Amino acid sequence: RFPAFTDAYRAVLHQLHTGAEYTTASRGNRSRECLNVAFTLTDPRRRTPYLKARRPNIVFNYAEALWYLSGRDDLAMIGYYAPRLRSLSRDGLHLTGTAYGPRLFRSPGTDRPSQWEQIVDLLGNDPDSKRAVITVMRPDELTDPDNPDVACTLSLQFLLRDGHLHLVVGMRGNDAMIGLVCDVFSFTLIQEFTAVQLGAQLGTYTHQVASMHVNESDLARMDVILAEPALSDPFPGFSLPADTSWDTIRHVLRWESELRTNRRRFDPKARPPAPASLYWRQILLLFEVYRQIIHQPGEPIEAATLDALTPAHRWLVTQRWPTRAD
Ligand code: 5HM
Repeated sequence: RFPAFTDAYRAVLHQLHTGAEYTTASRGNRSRECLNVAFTLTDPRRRTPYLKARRPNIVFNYAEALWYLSGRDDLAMIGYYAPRLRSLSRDGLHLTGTAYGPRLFRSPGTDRPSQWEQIVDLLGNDPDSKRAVITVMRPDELTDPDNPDVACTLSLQFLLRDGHLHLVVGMRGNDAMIGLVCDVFSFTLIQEFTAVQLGAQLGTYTHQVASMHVNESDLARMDVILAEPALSDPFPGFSLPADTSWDTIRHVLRWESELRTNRRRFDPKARPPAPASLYWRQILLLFEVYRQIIHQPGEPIEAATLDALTPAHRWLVTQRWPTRAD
């Protein structure tokens, strides 16, 4: 049990560093592995590891969570934020196992409500239910032995207890360097969004992984992360506004698309139609930072944009893009 993900993350890396049980070489990747690793976060809003040597990509983290919420499986959106994901796509246009959005928030080819809609209804009618499970990996994913992209997440189970929405996520495998950081971010944000829709408080987040591993090529970096002193004054977590709805998500996604395609810029001083809440304006500001990084190559990020970021976001942007955020 840890309050913040930074602490849980260090503990997982420490376990892999001192207690790896196996060396594996599945599909050509040599890695060190611990079986059955689990942790609980008591404050799932503190979902970012503030570690210089890890340099988390906060822009990608929000983009991925929104990509899931959009129900999309296209590379056009997510490949802009993480070009490395393109290698997982067979047709160069879509992702399969990695695209959790359609599995959670759509039911393609049927007129049934999505799995997410079903669990929200279920918890509305039977709050103590033990059935509010979304299954992610599908039985047909192993049919093709050459499938390059099999879902790593097995299930998300929501439990509503004493007015608090807890989430337990089960994964068959998780890479501690990249996958773990991104997955915890997205799942805790989806948990918080779901709690808001149910009018519940945010409960705990539990992450259970059958094969927690780190690639051998990342071992040196893991040592550097483990040697890093903790921040003396850690950043707080921010609460998703209580009025966040699907309309808010759609509005933010429209902005995201216009910034990504450089059809618009986000002026931090602009009045609505940008979302009024500081929370969502911060996220659009992060997409604006990235728009400048991609579409204004070689130029520093504008001072007015950087100055409008919260201290936590500014710290993350400066760590990630030091040459652009001078
Ligand atoms: O051979 P395998 O299908 O397990 O390779 C995929 C690997 O991607 C996983 O073992 C895990 O290391 C990583 N991964 C992750 O950590 C992949 C996804 C995509 O579903 C994820 N987290 N969300």
